[in-house]
Amino acid sequence: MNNINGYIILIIGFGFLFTARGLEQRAKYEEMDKKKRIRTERLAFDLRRQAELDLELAKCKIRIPHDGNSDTNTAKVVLTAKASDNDKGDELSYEWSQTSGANVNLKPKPNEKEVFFNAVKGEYTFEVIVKDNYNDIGTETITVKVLPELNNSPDVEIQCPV
Ligand SMILES: [Ca+2]
Ligand SMILES: [Ca+2]
Repeated sequence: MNNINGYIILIIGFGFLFTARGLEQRAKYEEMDKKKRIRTERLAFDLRRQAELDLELAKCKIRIPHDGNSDTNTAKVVLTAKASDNDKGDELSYEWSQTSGANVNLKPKPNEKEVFFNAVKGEYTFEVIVKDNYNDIGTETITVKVLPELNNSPDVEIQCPV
């Protein structure tokens, strides 16, 4: 009888041991999964952040010049397309178009190699399509970020009467 009780206690003991081991193992795996998930999320966040930084760095930044007049708030932005074609004798034509930002007029005409516009603070994106004699094209885009005019406040001090 004592032997049987002993066996039963032993079996229950082993049962507890295995269950505890199993639970411990499961908790360990769950912890590993959690860490892996956090690492993956952090990596995805870093990649997104880096992509945003790259986009920001790729923007062409122009500051509205200080001209001593708070009523004027535009900058002249000149866009020049640099294109070449390896086929000797091919002539290139240009076509600029705006793809985002407050609408601006490209002067003198959107089909010039170089165009300009007057811009207030904001972001503007343009595309240029360059075509050769065979109607084959090359395209490029640019985002221009126009930054506000800077102004320093006056410095002042009052002198003590002598
Ligand atoms: Ca001004
Ligand atoms: Ca060509």
